[in-house]
Amino acid sequence: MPRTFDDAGYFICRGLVTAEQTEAIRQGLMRKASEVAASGDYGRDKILEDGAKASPDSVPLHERFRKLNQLDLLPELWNHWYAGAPVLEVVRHFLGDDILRKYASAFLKPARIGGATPWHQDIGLWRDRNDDAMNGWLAIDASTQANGCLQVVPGSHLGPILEHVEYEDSIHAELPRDRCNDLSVEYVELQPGDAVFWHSRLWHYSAPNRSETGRIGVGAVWVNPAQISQLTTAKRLRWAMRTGRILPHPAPELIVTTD
Ligand SMILES: O=C(O)CCC(=O)C(=O)O
Repeated sequence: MPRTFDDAGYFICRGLVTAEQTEAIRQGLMRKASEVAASGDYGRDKILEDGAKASPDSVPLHERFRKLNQLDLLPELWNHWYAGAPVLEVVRHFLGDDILRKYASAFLKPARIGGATPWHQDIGLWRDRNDDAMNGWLAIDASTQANGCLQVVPGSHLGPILEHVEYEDSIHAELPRDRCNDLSVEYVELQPGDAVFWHSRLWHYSAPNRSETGRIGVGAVWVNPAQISQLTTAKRLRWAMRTGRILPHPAPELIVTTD
């Protein structure tokens, strides 16, 4: 019997973004990486920061970061992913004809040194209770078991939101480690341009990259106007679609303030 999003809590769309568009996004991310490298701000990624500072020339630019944020203003990323026509056709099915892009990050897992993302439910990390937000991840590189593709526990979105824990060596809060042994996982292996979408409660993880090939993916969270009242912190959202019309880069912002 075919499995639905309701059953599994995730689904994959193959070839959602074309090879040319995927490559354009990669170039945009490399541009952004040069800007961040020039600013010397490596965020919380101490391993890469130490590596980059110790021998800047020997660490290629795209290997210096675990995560790139504030990607709103990359036109390629906006037009092909956050507000790409085939992408919004998928998101619209769940959120309707008015769609706001809430979150934008690229996840980089450099060859040999890329670290794990711990088991978590996205909603367990958010202060907002956007249970029905749509979460997506676009593969820029092939993402395989060898280079640390996403792993998910199908059906885990049907359970509760668990209290996430910040351990001494956590990169961010995570599901209690004693609950994460012997999980029945599925590996989300993707080719460039494939995307995976999941429910905010779905348990997911990615392993360290011990392989010789890097792995870049771009995450996104979309909400609809009905979900704005669930925001508990001030946010800058951007309109991706209004009444069924796609808003290309530079899309208007919606600034949400909370009292
Ligand atoms: O790219 C990864 O390895 C992790 C991505 C992730 O956990 C997320 O987008 O919530």
